Amino acid sequence: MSFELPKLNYSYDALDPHIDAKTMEIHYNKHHNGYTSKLNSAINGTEYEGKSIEEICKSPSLNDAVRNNGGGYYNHCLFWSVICPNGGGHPTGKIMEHININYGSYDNFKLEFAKAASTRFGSGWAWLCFKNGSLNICSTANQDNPLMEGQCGGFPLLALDVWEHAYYLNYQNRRPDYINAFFNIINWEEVNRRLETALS
Ligand code: MN3
Repeated sequence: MSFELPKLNYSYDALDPHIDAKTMEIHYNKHHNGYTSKLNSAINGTEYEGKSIEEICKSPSLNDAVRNNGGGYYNHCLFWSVICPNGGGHPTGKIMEHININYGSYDNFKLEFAKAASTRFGSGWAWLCFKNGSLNICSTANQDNPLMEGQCGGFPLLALDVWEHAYYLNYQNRRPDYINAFFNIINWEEVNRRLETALS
Protein backbone atom coordinates (compact mmCIF):
# COMPACT_ATOMS: atom_id res chain seq x y z
CA MET A 1 0.00 0.00 0.00
CA SER A 2 1.65 3.21 -1.09
CA PHE A 3 0.81 6.82 -0.32
CA GLU A 4 -1.33 8.74 -2.78
CA LEU A 5 -1.64 12.42 -3.51
CA PRO A 6 -4.94 13.40 -1.84
CA LYS A 7 -7.66 14.96 -3.99
CA LEU A 8 -8.01 18.73 -3.57
CA ASN A 9 -11.51 19.78 -2.48
CA TYR A 10 -11.32 22.95 -4.62
CA SER A 11 -9.96 24.07 -7.98
CA TYR A 12 -6.52 25.64 -8.45
CA ASP A 13 -8.07 29.09 -8.91
CA ALA A 14 -10.49 28.81 -5.96
CA LEU A 15 -8.16 30.53 -3.48
CA ASP A 16 -7.34 33.49 -5.73
CA PRO A 17 -6.38 36.27 -5.00
CA HIS A 18 -4.89 34.93 -1.74
CA ILE A 19 -3.09 32.08 -3.50
CA ASP A 20 -3.02 32.25 -7.31
CA ALA A 21 -3.93 29.34 -9.58
CA LYS A 22 -0.43 28.87 -11.07
CA THR A 23 1.15 28.61 -7.62
CA MET A 24 -1.51 26.11 -6.52
CA GLU A 25 -1.04 23.98 -9.63
CA ILE A 26 2.77 23.82 -9.35
CA HIS A 27 2.67 23.40 -5.57
CA TYR A 28 0.20 20.52 -5.65
CA ASN A 29 1.03 18.84 -8.92
CA LYS A 30 4.81 19.15 -8.84
CA HIS A 31 5.96 19.69 -5.26
CA HIS A 32 3.46 17.60 -3.30
CA ASN A 33 3.37 14.99 -6.03
CA GLY A 34 7.16 14.81 -5.91
CA TYR A 35 7.26 14.30 -2.14
CA THR A 36 4.63 11.58 -2.49
CA SER A 37 6.47 9.53 -5.08
CA LYS A 38 9.85 10.01 -3.39
CA LEU A 39 8.34 8.94 -0.05
CA ASN A 40 7.02 5.76 -1.65
CA SER A 41 10.46 5.03 -3.11
CA ALA A 42 12.17 5.78 0.21
CA ILE A 43 9.99 3.40 2.27
CA ASN A 44 9.72 0.62 -0.29
CA GLY A 45 10.93 -2.60 1.34
CA THR A 46 11.74 -0.91 4.66
CA GLU A 47 10.31 -1.09 8.18
CA TYR A 48 8.12 1.94 7.33
CA GLU A 49 6.14 0.19 4.60
CA GLY A 50 2.51 -0.26 5.70
CA LYS A 51 2.74 2.30 8.52
CA SER A 52 0.56 5.42 8.62
CA ILE A 53 2.21 8.73 7.74
CA GLU A 54 1.80 9.83 11.38
CA GLU A 55 3.58 6.67 12.61
CA ILE A 56 6.38 7.27 10.12
CA CYS A 57 6.84 10.92 11.17
CA LYS A 58 6.94 9.87 14.86
CA SER A 59 9.55 7.15 14.27
CA PRO A 60 12.97 7.83 15.81
CA SER A 61 16.12 8.29 13.75
CA LEU A 62 14.51 8.87 10.36
CA ASN A 63 16.93 8.92 7.44
CA ASP A 64 16.97 12.10 5.32
CA ALA A 65 14.88 10.69 2.46
CA VAL A 66 12.07 9.48 4.72
CA ARG A 67 12.23 12.58 6.92
CA ASN A 68 12.13 15.11 4.06
CA ASN A 69 9.60 13.32 1.87
CA GLY A 70 7.48 11.94 4.71
CA GLY A 71 7.28 15.42 6.19
CA GLY A 72 6.60 16.87 2.75
CA TYR A 73 3.76 14.40 2.25
CA TYR A 74 2.15 14.89 5.69
CA ASN A 75 2.59 18.67 5.85
CA HIS A 76 1.03 19.38 2.45
CA CYS A 77 -1.90 16.98 3.08
CA LEU A 78 -2.65 18.96 6.23
CA PHE A 79 -2.10 22.33 4.55
CA TRP A 80 -4.61 21.68 1.72
CA SER A 81 -7.20 20.54 4.27
CA VAL A 82 -6.97 23.61 6.51
CA ILE A 83 -7.42 26.16 3.72
CA CYS A 84 -10.52 26.65 1.57
CA PRO A 85 -12.36 29.15 -0.60
CA ASN A 86 -14.58 31.49 1.43
CA GLY A 87 -12.58 30.61 4.54
CA GLY A 88 -11.03 32.88 7.08
CA GLY A 89 -13.00 35.27 9.17
CA HIS A 90 -13.39 35.03 12.90
CA PRO A 91 -13.13 31.47 14.26
CA THR A 92 -16.00 30.13 16.36
CA GLY A 93 -16.65 27.14 18.60
CA LYS A 94 -14.05 25.25 20.63
CA ILE A 95 -11.06 26.67 18.80
CA MET A 96 -12.15 30.21 19.62
CA GLU A 97 -12.60 29.27 23.29
CA HIS A 98 -9.04 27.94 23.37
CA ILE A 99 -7.66 30.93 21.44
CA ASN A 100 -9.23 33.21 24.05
CA ILE A 101 -7.81 31.15 26.92
CA ASN A 102 -4.31 30.85 25.48
CA TYR A 103 -3.90 34.10 23.50
CA GLY A 104 -6.50 36.46 24.93
CA SER A 105 -8.05 37.35 21.57
CA TYR A 106 -8.10 36.32 17.93
CA ASP A 107 -6.12 39.45 16.99
CA ASN A 108 -3.39 38.51 19.42
CA PHE A 109 -3.38 34.92 18.14
CA LYS A 110 -2.90 36.28 14.59
CA LEU A 111 0.08 38.35 15.73
CA GLU A 112 1.70 35.36 17.43
CA PHE A 113 1.10 33.00 14.51
CA ALA A 114 2.33 35.58 11.97
CA LYS A 115 5.45 36.11 14.09
CA ALA A 116 6.26 32.38 14.02
CA ALA A 117 5.69 32.27 10.25
CA SER A 118 7.68 35.40 9.43
CA THR A 119 10.65 34.66 11.69
CA ARG A 120 11.21 31.10 10.42
CA PHE A 121 14.51 31.64 8.57
CA GLY A 122 14.64 30.06 5.12
CA SER A 123 12.22 27.27 4.25
CA GLY A 124 9.82 25.76 6.73
CA TRP A 125 6.40 25.75 8.33
CA ALA A 126 4.42 27.55 11.03
CA TRP A 127 2.12 25.44 13.21
CA LEU A 128 -0.72 25.65 15.66
CA CYS A 129 -0.79 22.49 17.78
CA PHE A 130 -2.74 21.18 20.75
CA LYS A 131 -0.20 20.14 23.35
CA ASN A 132 -0.71 19.19 27.00
CA GLY A 133 -4.19 20.71 27.03
CA SER A 134 -3.15 24.05 25.49
CA LEU A 135 -2.72 25.62 22.09
CA ASN A 136 0.91 25.98 21.09
CA ILE A 137 2.38 27.93 18.17
CA CYS A 138 5.74 26.85 16.79
CA SER A 139 7.69 26.56 13.56
CA THR A 140 9.86 23.93 11.94
CA ALA A 141 12.62 24.01 9.33
CA ASN A 142 12.48 22.37 5.89
CA GLN A 143 9.78 19.66 5.83
CA ASP A 144 10.07 18.81 9.51
CA ASN A 145 6.84 18.79 11.52
CA PRO A 146 5.81 18.76 15.21
CA LEU A 147 5.38 14.96 15.21
CA MET A 148 9.06 14.37 14.53
CA GLU A 149 11.69 13.55 17.11
CA GLY A 150 13.10 16.69 18.74
CA GLN A 151 10.44 19.02 17.29
CA CYS A 152 7.80 21.08 19.09
CA GLY A 153 5.32 18.20 19.57
CA GLY A 154 1.57 18.14 20.08
CA PHE A 155 -1.30 17.43 17.70
CA PRO A 156 -1.15 19.71 14.62
CA LEU A 157 -4.34 21.75 14.07
CA LEU A 158 -3.16 24.29 11.50
CA ALA A 159 -0.15 24.52 9.21
CA LEU A 160 1.27 27.26 6.99
CA ASP A 161 3.87 26.52 4.33
CA VAL A 162 6.45 29.34 4.24
CA TRP A 163 8.72 27.85 1.59
CA GLU A 164 9.22 30.35 -1.24
CA HIS A 165 7.57 27.86 -3.64
CA ALA A 166 4.32 28.51 -1.71
CA TYR A 167 4.18 32.24 -2.51
CA TYR A 168 7.01 33.58 -4.67
CA LEU A 169 5.17 33.79 -8.04
CA ASN A 170 2.57 36.14 -6.59
CA TYR A 171 4.25 37.73 -3.58
CA GLN A 172 7.97 37.56 -4.51
CA ASN A 173 9.89 38.41 -1.31
CA ARG A 174 6.83 39.70 0.55
CA ARG A 175 6.28 36.78 2.91
CA PRO A 176 4.35 38.96 5.42
CA ASP A 177 1.71 39.75 2.74
CA TYR A 178 1.30 36.04 2.03
CA ILE A 179 0.96 35.34 5.77
CA ASN A 180 -1.73 38.02 6.08
CA ALA A 181 -3.57 36.54 3.08
CA PHE A 182 -3.50 33.10 4.73
CA PHE A 183 -5.84 34.35 7.46
CA ASN A 184 -8.49 34.88 4.72
CA ILE A 185 -8.51 31.21 3.65
CA ILE A 186 -8.26 29.27 6.93
CA ASN A 187 -10.82 26.46 7.09
CA TRP A 188 -11.86 26.92 10.73
CA GLU A 189 -14.42 24.12 10.48
CA GLU A 190 -11.63 21.68 9.74
CA VAL A 191 -9.47 23.16 12.51
CA ASN A 192 -12.39 22.65 14.92
CA ARG A 193 -12.76 19.04 13.73
CA ARG A 194 -9.07 18.44 14.38
CA LEU A 195 -9.35 20.01 17.83
CA GLU A 196 -12.30 17.69 18.63
CA THR A 197 -10.04 14.76 17.67
CA ALA A 198 -7.24 16.06 19.87
CA LEU A 199 -9.66 16.49 22.79
CA SER A 200 -11.28 13.05 22.46
MN1 MN3 B 1 5.20 23.41 -0.10
